Amino acid sequence: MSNYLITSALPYANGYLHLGHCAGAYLPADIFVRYLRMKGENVLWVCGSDEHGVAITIAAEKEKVTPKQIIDKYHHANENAFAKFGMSFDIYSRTSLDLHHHTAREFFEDFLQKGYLVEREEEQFYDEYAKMFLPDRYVEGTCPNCGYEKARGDQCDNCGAYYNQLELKNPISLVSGKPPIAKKTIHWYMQFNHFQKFLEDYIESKASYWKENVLQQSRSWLKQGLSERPITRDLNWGIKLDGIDKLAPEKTAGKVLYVWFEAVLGYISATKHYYQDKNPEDWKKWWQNPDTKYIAFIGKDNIVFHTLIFPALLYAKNDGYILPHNVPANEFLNLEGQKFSKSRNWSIDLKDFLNEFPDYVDSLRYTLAMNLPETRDSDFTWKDFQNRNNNELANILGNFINRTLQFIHKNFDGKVPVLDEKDKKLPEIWNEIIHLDNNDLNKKKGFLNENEIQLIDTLKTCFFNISKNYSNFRFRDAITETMNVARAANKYFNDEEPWQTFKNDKARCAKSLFISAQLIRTLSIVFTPVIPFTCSKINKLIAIPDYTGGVNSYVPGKDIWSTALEFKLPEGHSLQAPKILFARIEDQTIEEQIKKLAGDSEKNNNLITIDEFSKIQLKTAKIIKAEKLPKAKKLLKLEIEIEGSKRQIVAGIAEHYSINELIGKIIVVVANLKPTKLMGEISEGMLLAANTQNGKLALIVPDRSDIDSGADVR
Ligand code: B3M
Ligand code: ZN
Repeated sequence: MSNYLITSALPYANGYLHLGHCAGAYLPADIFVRYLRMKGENVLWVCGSDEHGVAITIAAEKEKVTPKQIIDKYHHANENAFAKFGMSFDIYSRTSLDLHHHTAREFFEDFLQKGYLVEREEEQFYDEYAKMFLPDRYVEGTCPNCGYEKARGDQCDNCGAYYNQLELKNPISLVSGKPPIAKKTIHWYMQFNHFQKFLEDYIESKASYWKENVLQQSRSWLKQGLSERPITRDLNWGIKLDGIDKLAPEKTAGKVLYVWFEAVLGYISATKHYYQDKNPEDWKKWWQNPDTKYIAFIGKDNIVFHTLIFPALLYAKNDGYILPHNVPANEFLNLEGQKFSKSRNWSIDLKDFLNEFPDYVDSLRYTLAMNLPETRDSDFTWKDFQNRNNNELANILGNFINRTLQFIHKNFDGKVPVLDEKDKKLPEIWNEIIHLDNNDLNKKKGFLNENEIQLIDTLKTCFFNISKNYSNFRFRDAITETMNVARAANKYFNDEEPWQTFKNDKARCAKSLFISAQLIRTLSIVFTPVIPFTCSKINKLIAIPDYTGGVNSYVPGKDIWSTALEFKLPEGHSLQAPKILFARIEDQTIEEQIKKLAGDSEKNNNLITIDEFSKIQLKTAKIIKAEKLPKAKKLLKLEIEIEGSKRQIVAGIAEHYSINELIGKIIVVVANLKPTKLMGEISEGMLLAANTQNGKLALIVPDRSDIDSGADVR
């Protein structure tokens, strides 16, 4: 029995979880945890809400409530949705707990004492009206690199450049809408450079078994060289530094720990939380025990925080903390071919799915599991969800269980058939064979008929592959092999043709149904990690103890997994009549969902009201002058005239019209566009042009020659 400590990234409690989140760090972890529990390993899985940082304060402002109200709302909503989705966390904690504040401050104080933290005074934007320093996401301005006017505090969405917020041109505070000033502020910088060598060795020690993308990102950071990073922020929401020994109160006022510094420590706090009312010191049995295998499930955007930053903190603390054994980061899940996006309404929230399809939780788990973004981005589509439910879960797995139970109820009084005298040794021999390697197996095969030999070979191969793939974090493959077990069961049933043998060879019929009944148990065990709710129903149908790797029933040391292929149901054991396990999903249901998705996103993004449209002033204008811009080969500077007044616009038509063609033309422009600068030239409007299919532009011009400049266009 090994000790497995499992963590899943702590989701921000700033919004509802969507299916993309589920496929990243939660469902894979639950599948793995249930697999380990079925094997009787010693497992602890901790998670919780990440409740600090700008992600929370921004959500609070948007919803016009306090940060505390935000975290309470979403913590409970997400915890609830996770539970219904079958996430079997041992604890779902939260970083706003005192317990966590205490842990994080303990690390901070320790690093201060050890000299890993250096105090520095630097300038940062300060909003004098709101009386606060501005985190990067609270400032907007012109990109110092490309001139884009809505660049964020630390990064430009247009050209992708990173910079220090003080480099932003014409900065505006998003809090007051006014320009901020630069003001000095103190922060504590963690000297990550101390850990460069240690981390290089750590990462290379994982080279043979970590995922390629995880290694790559970690190495590329190390290659650039780790430098010091500030681990505090000026914010009034988070873990405060007041009262920390040796720090003057005037220095710590208004400071909190940087959310990433403390959030990773949240895993430790969550473990402490779990043991709080048990043996409070027992968290150490996991975190400070060299025999623990620690696996951190995350999405790809969190890699270096888990492979470099967190290990550096654990190492620096020097209390015998273990480091991640593996960090199986997933790529992203898309939705119908596009990125999930809450703002564009291109999303399916977990809670909404659960409300609309309460009976299809396992079908969702299965569909997502078959599409896990393990090695590249993957896609969830409603059509695939329908196919997986109807054609795989219902037609293969459900069908086998259904036909077996039905046959037994019709012909064997609802009981596991009694074997003929000559077959009495079957269970004993079978249970021996399935644990033998192939050579020894061949010697024993004489007792089995051809279909049984084929069955046992397939079962052994599948079972071996399932376990191997789980251990290598290849869950899609593991689950594909799991469905192959159900395929093999159906094939066996078909090949045995019990509806024939019932008429002419009762002993054989009894044997094949005896075996089929055992296979239901096999299926329930191997499917448990991915569809635990259904397996719980199956266990009831075949009247065996309900053990699905959930928190409540789990007993460390009890290995059910390795008995999966054994024959355990005795002759005469009563079975229940079949019930539908996977109801079919009709085309109409799926079409509605697809329509809804498209409709929702359109409603939000593409449709505007008449009022909104009427704000746009479209007018005809006459081109008076046109001139090339020296540095931009696509742009022309135009002088236009609208109702006698002249203005300048810069337009990207240089490659489509010659200057001569343009002079005197009547075109259509947006006349009330805020002036903006393009390549250093002021542009006071925008002309309208249509895109042709081959990439050409055609100016929109009036269809009559008696239209002059200044006419309203509606
Ligand atoms: N809350 C970021 C995220 O949700 C962050 C993860 C913390 S893991 C300690 O992507
Ligand atoms: Zn830029």
